[in-house]
Amino acid sequence: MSIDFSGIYPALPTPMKAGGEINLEALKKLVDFEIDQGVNGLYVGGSTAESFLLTEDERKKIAEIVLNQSAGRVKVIVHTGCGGTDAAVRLSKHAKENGADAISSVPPIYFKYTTEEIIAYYLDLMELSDMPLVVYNIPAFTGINMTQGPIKELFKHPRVLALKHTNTNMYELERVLSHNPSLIGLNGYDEAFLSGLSMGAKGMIGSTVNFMAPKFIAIKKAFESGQNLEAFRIQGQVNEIVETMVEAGVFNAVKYAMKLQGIDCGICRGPFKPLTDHDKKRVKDVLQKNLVIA
Ligand code: MN9
Repeated sequence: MSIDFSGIYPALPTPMKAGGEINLEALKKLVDFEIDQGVNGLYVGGSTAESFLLTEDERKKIAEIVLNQSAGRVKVIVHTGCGGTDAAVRLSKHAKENGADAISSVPPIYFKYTTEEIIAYYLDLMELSDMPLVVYNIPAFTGINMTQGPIKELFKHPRVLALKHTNTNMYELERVLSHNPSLIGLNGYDEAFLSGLSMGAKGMIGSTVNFMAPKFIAIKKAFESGQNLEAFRIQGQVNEIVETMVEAGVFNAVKYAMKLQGIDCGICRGPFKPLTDHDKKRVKDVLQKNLVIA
């Protein structure tokens, strides 16, 4: 039976010690914390994990720890995207060997590849690792929009099971899902989760899920039971939090929010700037106001 990839996934941060070394004990604790919050799966090694600031060995180690610690309790999607094919294939094969449920990737970045080259990259990842794929579309970071133009043909490939739609263009999400009925849409911007649901998404992958999964679970539940005003009310709370965090620097703000939840994730690698004391206070206040922390 094929796996149902719908649901709520935190995009896990990478806990780090003061010197920058990965904090493996905190990572294990994070996995348990997320599963206890009721998430449906874990997204490993994505943007929130600072994947493009990690070495290949670090990315492999993180995937191993998460897969081992979660031990089949929830689905695990490992982001294996890299600047080029070879490293991404190595990470994808490694994800397969260690029991991941799917791989995921942004398109190859930095060089301006042709549509043909980008599609070949994805085909290599899927075929050489023998894994299903979640396409990670995040045009604001990559400069490539996977839901526009001929590149959309990729969604017809039988191994492409989901789209992580980190874009606020909901029309494109709805069209791609409508043209590919078996494709699962997973919303990427937490602040637009309800809009994504209303245009066909069946779940989400997000950074702020890490410390407030119950809010996203509640939005989905309210939406699915036709309580749209309730869903909108909770989305409003989420957005007040997201707004503050984005202003402070979202990845460091997520790490700080996890610290307030009892898991010390440290700070992000440079050039990300740590939160100022003023920003920490703002983040803490908005989390308290919206009942995420006591
Ligand atoms: O993985 C995240 N995307 C990025 C998803 O950070 C690029 C989101 O969860 C955002 O952090 C969040 C704030 O904009 O929606």
